[in-house]
Amino acid sequence: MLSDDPYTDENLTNPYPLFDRMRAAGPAVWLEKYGVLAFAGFEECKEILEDYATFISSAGVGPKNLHHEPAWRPQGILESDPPVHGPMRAAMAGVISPRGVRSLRAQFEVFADELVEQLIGRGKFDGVKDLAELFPIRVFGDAVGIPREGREANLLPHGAMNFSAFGPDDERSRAFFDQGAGTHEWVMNNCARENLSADGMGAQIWEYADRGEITAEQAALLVRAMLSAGLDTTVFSIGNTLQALASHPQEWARLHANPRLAKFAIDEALRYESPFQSFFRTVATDTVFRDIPLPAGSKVLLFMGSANRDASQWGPTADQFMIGRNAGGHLAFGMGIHHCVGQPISRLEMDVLFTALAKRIKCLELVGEPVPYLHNTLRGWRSVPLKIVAA
Ligand code: OVM
Repeated sequence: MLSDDPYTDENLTNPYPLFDRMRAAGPAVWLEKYGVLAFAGFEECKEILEDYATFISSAGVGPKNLHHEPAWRPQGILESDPPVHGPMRAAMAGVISPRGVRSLRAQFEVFADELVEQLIGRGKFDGVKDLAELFPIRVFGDAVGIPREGREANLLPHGAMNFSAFGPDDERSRAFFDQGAGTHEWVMNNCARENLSADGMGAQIWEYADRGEITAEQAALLVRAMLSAGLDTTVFSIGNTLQALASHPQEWARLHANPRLAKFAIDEALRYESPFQSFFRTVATDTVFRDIPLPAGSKVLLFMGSANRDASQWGPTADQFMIGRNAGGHLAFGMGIHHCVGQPISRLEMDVLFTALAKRIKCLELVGEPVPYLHNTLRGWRSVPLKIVAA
């Protein structure tokens, strides 16, 4: 039993000491303040995520039980179980397959090269505003096929609001809901077939509805999933990777010497500072897990951000950022049937960007204190002041 609150400013700023205590306490801890059982170990989180029949998603992946309380918006792919989940997942995986996104690489590269040259010209810039936000807003928005106008004003606050529903309903979460007012309408409007460009991933989702593989309502919800889950997460991932690399100059030097390491640096950054820290599952039927009786209908809280620092999985260097390690198998994209279906495009964006940076930039340095972005579910930076020197 712990009286600690993982959602205070202090614990969100640096969650790792509390995560260490949670993992040391046993396979699970009861968080008194929230009346919920939390899992912080790698093996526990992984097993729970893989067992989608016992630990279901259709009752929501936040603290509210959506079988008993209304959701703030219609439930989509994330908040579904088999057999409803299958056809939606197939459509999404079909559109965002590694093959499906391969043709996007060339246009991503053009914009990445342009952006990197422009930033080299400036020398100093904000890694979040000028890079981590700018790049995905342009290339991902174009790939889905939504208008350029209004993207940053709507998609970023919408994502922050959406992800707030996966944590406690507190002042912080309510502030993100206030800031997100109106953005949901903008997003849903752009999920409609007539507002999507003819050649984008959104339009490709609608083709699954034409073929009768999903309903029209599901098609709109899948485009919504692209827009609500696909942007903030990649923005935070890029920001976290920049911050980690800038504060580990030797790791940057290794990446610059061998830009093919970009993929490994990205996975290590996802492990080291996981952009998506935690969410919930709901126990479907009375069960016993690690000798703990779990009653049907109860919620369990999984801290993937802690699992990704678990020394029993990652060894004594779990808390160090080392791009040479094999970080594969981390839980930053989840695990099991709900594991991030957008991974191929998010990885493509990051690979293109960090390859371009690694090739052109000899020195990446922090020139001020990064400002953390405090959010109940997401982990990232509001600002990362950087200086770059071209090779
Ligand atoms: C949605 C949605 C789908 C998947 C994930 C997500 C992580 C949201 O239906 O909007 O947030």
